[in-house]
Amino acid sequence: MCENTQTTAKKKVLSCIQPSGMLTLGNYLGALKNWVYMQEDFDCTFAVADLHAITVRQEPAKLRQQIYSTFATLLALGLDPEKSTLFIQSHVPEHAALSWLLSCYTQFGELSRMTQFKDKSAKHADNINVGLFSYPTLMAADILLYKPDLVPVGADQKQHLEIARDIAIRFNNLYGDVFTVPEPYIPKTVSRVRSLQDPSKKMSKSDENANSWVAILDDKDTIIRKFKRAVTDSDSVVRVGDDKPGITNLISIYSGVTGKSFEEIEREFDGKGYGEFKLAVGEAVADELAPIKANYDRIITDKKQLEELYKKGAAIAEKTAAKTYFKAMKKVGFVL
Ligand code: AQP
Repeated sequence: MCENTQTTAKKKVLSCIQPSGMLTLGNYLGALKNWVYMQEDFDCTFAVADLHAITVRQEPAKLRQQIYSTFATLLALGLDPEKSTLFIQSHVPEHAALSWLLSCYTQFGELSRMTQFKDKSAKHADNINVGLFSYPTLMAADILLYKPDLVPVGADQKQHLEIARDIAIRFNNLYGDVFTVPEPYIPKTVSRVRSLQDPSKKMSKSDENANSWVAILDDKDTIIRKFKRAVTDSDSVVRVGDDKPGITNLISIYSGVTGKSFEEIEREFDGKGYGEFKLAVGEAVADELAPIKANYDRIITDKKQLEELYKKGAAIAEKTAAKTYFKAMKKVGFVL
């Protein structure tokens, strides 16, 4: 798929991220940290899923900046365009085109069952648009165009991969072997980083309360301040428990950053209060993110280089995407 140093024996992996806000510690621990490792073992394609971001209303200037920023953050994390294909989804028109085709092979009932649609339509009751509803067919197109063997999935994306697989199987049953049916890849990551202000919710970049998330690009003082303000409980014991969702979340974050087990962390903070623990978590997170921010500050200033890289990535991606799209259209009966 990529014209780079990969060998063809490597399995193909596809993953995308939405530029719907500043990338968070949740995106980092739940997905991006692992992308950096994956590029060593797999033939990876990574996209900035900008088309998905407009299912929720975005300010044009802000969206443009977020797309640049997300692409630059992927580079800052250490994703290497020589090893992986990195591109911006809207630069490869086959995503939107295949999404239309697939929507005609997707049932209304299937999409109605998607929990993300239910959640997001409750959150944006004034803008329950068709794109929000048909989001999984665009995601199916994102995946199926590149014939990946594996798609990394967090707990919240499992349903969407399942529907992509169902659509692929349905299409293949009608027209022959057009799409590869991808398998889920469950990486060893923190499965869900929760909001620092409301641990019953996941940490989300579109959360309006900036204290609920830590951005990958936040500076050290901001990170420490956000952890100091994190919601805990009236107890003062650093231990994991269903009755302690705030502290459990912080332990899980600390574990994700330091590699220490929950038991080790409980021992380390035995007899110490929440204040000391929160500071330690803040410092560990800030230290982990600091080099990424330093890389980012350098990369984002060179717009010309960024443009070169995303254009090159899109050209590589489109070669594969166009082939798959052409085949699917031909099978359906279009004149090409
Ligand atoms: N809180 C989280 N914990 C663990 N993993 C997370 N991911 C997102 N939030 C967490 C993982 O990041 C990858 C990319 O996500 P995305 O940006 O494409 O969409 P999302 O899951 O909808 O992320 P957000 O931050 O919650 O975005 P908004 O607020 O726009 O909806 C995925 O692998 C996801 O699992």
